[in-house]
Amino acid sequence: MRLFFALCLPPGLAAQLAGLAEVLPGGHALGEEDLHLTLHFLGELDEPRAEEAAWAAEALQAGPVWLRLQGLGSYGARGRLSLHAVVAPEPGLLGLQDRLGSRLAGAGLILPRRRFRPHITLARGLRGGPALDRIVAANIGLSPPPVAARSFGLFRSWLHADGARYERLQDYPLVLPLS
Ligand code: 3AM
Repeated sequence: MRLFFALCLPPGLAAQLAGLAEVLPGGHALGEEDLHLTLHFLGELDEPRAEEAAWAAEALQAGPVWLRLQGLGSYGARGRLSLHAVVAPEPGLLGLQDRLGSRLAGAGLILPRRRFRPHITLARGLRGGPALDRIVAANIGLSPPPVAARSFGLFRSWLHADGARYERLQDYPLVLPLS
């Protein structure tokens, strides 16, 4: 199973973001229900390892984290770019990602050493060019009021020719008082 942990977006934020990438030519815009903020990518795990990962997350006690957007960005090689919303590295968000990573490492899981750059991918496989540049430029000031993410999930990623589909296997509410 190809697995990852990600924050679930409040519905209002997901709805606001989902429409942004729809107008871009080529590529695959993620649907509202697929938008997420990846905390840790686990890669391919067999069922026992997946259960260990799920247990490690279960034991984490944390509260909601603030999501504050800071415009849009694009990433990748020309011809297969992705468009994402940039999310401010707020202490609560960084802390949650770090604590979850420590628990997963403590459970013996090996995580990619990629630096955590909080973002919400909106579309993948884009050709790039003026339409993409225009959307990024038009949203340079995108900065809606921060919203609280109140849960994260363990997701399974199904790879298809027309883009990945995600299945939420577990939900972990972030219920401690907001910090
Ligand atoms: O949806 P985003 O962009 O946040 O980029 C992949 C995606 O993140 C990331 O895991 C999420 C679910 O697929 N991902 C895929 N392969 C990865 C890898 N080898 C990876 N992250 C780190 N290392």
